[in-house]
Amino acid sequence: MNSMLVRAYVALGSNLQDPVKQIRRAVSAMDELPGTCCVAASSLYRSAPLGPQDQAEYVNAVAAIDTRLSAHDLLVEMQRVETRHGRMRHGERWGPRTLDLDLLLYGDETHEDEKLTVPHPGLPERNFVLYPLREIAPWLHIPGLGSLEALVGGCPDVGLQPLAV
Ligand code: A4P
Ligand code: MG
Repeated sequence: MNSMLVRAYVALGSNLQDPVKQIRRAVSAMDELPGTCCVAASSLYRSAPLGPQDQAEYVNAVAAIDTRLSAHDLLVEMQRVETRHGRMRHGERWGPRTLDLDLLLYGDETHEDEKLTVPHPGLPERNFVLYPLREIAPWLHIPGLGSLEALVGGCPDVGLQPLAV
């Protein structure tokens, strides 16, 4: 484990089995990972499905964490949390899921290997990631992509609704 804390951002999504509860439990689970604490969580948003349209709407949110785990160890821990939430991994691409955790950013590091791409490649075009991320870190600059504010400006909030809970 690193001696230094790294600020990382994680996207959470669910469209099965009480998505609001799945997201809330997942934020707590992130806080309980070794060497990790959750420092902020966005509101929850309802969003139209990206990919196959014959699936339920998603609930999405973004969390900020401080962690001593390396980026790859963090990914493994996130996948364990997904599995504990009943995630099945043999479905269709972009199909329905109880919980999806994507590592958006890990400090200012970039990674591109067979297990991990950071910044997450979906980040610049997904409104259900950009808007909640701006809520908790409006000042962010994304390595290789520029300011978060500019990315949000280029991404309409079609199909995205803050959830009143
Ligand atoms: N992987 C590489 N980089 C990363 C990263 N930065 N974070 C690899 C997380 N995983 C990363 O992921 C497939 C592989 O990606 C992993 O083995 C990991 O090593 P997965 O979670 O097993 O598969 P997946 O999630 O089904 O595929 P994919 O392409 O990652 O799907 P997405 O992009 O996660 O999309 N619509 C709405 N409205 N809201 C959603 O949240 N989510 C999806 C899933 C589809 N439509 C959606 C939403
Ligand atoms: Mg994923």
